[in-house]
Order: sequence, then C-alpha cells, then structure tokens
Amino acid sequence: MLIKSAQDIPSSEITPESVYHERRRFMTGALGVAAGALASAVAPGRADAAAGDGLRARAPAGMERSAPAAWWEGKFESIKPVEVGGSFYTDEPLTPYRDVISYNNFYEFGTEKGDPVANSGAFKADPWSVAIEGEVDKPGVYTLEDILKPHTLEERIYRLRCVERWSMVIPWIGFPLADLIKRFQPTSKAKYVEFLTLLDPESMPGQRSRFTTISWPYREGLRMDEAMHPLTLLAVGVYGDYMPPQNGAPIRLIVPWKYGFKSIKSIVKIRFTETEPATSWNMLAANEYGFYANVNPEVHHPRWRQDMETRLPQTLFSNSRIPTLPFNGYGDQVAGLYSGMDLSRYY
Ligand SMILES: Nc1nc2c(c(=O)[nH]1)N[C@H]1C(S)=C(S)[C@@H](COP(=O)(O)O)O[C@H]1N2
Ligand SMILES: [Mo]
Repeated sequence: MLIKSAQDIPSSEITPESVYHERRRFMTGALGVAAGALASAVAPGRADAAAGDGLRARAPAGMERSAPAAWWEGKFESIKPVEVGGSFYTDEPLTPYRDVISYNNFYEFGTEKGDPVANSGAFKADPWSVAIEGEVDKPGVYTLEDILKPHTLEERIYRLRCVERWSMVIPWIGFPLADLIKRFQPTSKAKYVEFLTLLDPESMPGQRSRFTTISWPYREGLRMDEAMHPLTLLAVGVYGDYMPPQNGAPIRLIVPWKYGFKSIKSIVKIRFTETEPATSWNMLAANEYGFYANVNPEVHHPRWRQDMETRLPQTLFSNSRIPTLPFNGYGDQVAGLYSGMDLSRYY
C-alpha cells in the first residue's frame, strides 16, 4: 500500500476535523463503522487508509515501523470508540497526527522537541515487562501481554497541557489505571503510586548525555485517589495505532488535568507506597514543579505565566492562543479531589 508523506497530501484530501466529529455522531455500536470513520477522517498525515482498514493511523513516510509490535497485534479490532459528548471526549479540533508524534518532550532522547522522534531508533518496546511492587498483595514482574490481557482498550480524546504553555488535543488508546490497580490489590497502607521509566542508556541517548540534569530513571507519582480516578489512563496507543517510541511506548500514563510532565512514559515499574514518592521535576527544581502539578491558571511557574496557552499546531491563520482552564477543563470531574487544599501551596 502506498503511504504518502504528510507533505505530499494536498489539503483538499485532508478531511477537516469538523467532518470527523460529524461522522462520529453516526457511529453505531458496530466497530467496523467506527473504525471506518476514523480511518478515513482522523489523521492528516495518512490519507491512504481505506474504510474497513481499521483504526490504524499511518505515520508519515520515514516514520513507519518496519514490523508490527507483537504486543499490539490484533488489538485494534476491539478498541471501544469514545462516547461522543461523554466525559472522555472533547469536540475541539484534534492536533494532527504528525504534530503529536514529532513534537515531543521525552528527555531520555534529548531536550529538543524533535529529538525524541529522531533519536529513538534503537529503542525496543518489545519484549517489555512491568514490575508491580510495594504495598500490594500481588507483586511481581509481569509481561506487557499479561498486563494488557484482561483489559478492553478504549479511545479517549483528551487535552494535554504542558507547563511550557503549549497544548494539544490527542486521541489516545488505553484503559483506566484504576482497573489495573484493582487487579493487583493494594494493601490498606498504599496511599500513593510511584511510576518509573525504563533506564537504558544504550537505547536512550539522553541518559548518557554529560549535560543531563535529570537523575535517571524518570519518576512520577500520584495520590491513590488520583490514580483511581476514571480519567486517569494507561495508554498504549494514539490515533488508532500503537504508541510510537517518542510518545512513550509501549505503555505510559495520561493524567489530563495535570501538567504534561506527570504523564510519565515507557513505564517499567509501578510501586505502591505509604509516603509521597519523589518525582523527577520536583527533585530538580522544587520551587518550579510541585508533586500535584494540577493545571492552574492562577498559580504561575517562575518563568511561565499559566493563564494562557498555545494550542498546537500554530499556523498563520489560527488564533491559537487560548485561556487555560482550571484543571485543564476537567474541574467538574476532579476538583472534589482537592477540596480544602490550598492549591497555591500544593502546586
Ligand atoms: N519518561 C519521561 N516521561 C515524560 C517526559 C520525559 O521527559 N520523560 N516528558 C513529560 C512532558 S514534560 C510532557 S509535556 C509529556 C509529553 O508527551 P507527548 O510527547 O506524548 O506529547 O510527556 C511527559 N512524560
Ligand atoms: Mo511538559
């Protein structure tokens, strides 16, 4: 099948996102219909996917994988489409696929936005395992296949807001972190969940850089009630296809009401703890990055005001500067988690 690069596709061939949303309203329970609508309409960056070809996004030329990832094979047929108008949906225009997979923060591969896609060629997401540790009844090291087996994958369309003041709208594929946590049965002492990224300087050049500021591996954490919240997702795919290395293959966290740095990529360890875990950006600059990191237009980072953001991609014609909303627009769903807390102190 011919795969065109994004630049080769005349704009007349790219279905506008409004049409995408219109089509989704006609989705029935039949997955084939949903998949067809997605395949034909979602992603500027791949105009070749025929109806019935499944949810798979097509990477622009030069970015395609050489062989499918074994852990992903057969998954996309059963992905549950997002409910239009539901809590896991927004009708804001999607950020085009090529921007989602080529403008990244993933310091393990370098600090520039283009570094992760350029420098992740040696990274292997297959085979993969995740260690479950700490205050939990069923600790162990589980293969990714075992981690995924009992879960139904679903699509969610979330805003992603980086503390650097840019944001995107991204269709992720994943399953609720809460469902995984319930399987491994945390003890009554488990008050927090800690996450660690892979440590592998061989395949992650940022980890062998002399100029690195982060002490590897990258680590993040959530309070247990945040981890159990229905919005909190473990994602294994994006735009109907498997997660590319630069976006955190094979499995990453998505916490849409928090700044992007909480959404840790390429997770190899999940540990249940009694006390608040140390987190990478907080270790580096505690006055700039807190443990909570809820998106908050009233609490400013020392170098970046947080009341506005730039919705990517920025074009000559788009008015892409928009106000930032409390909890990134998810306040109705999550503000209750923080009632009584001074969020300028617990930033
Ligand atoms: N392991 C790891 N996870 C990470 C990062 C990182 O450097 N390393 N960057 C974070 C930041 S700052 C953001 S904004 C998001 C970006 O996710 P995306 O590249 O998929 O858009 O990933 C987060 N997860
Ligand atoms: Mo970020």
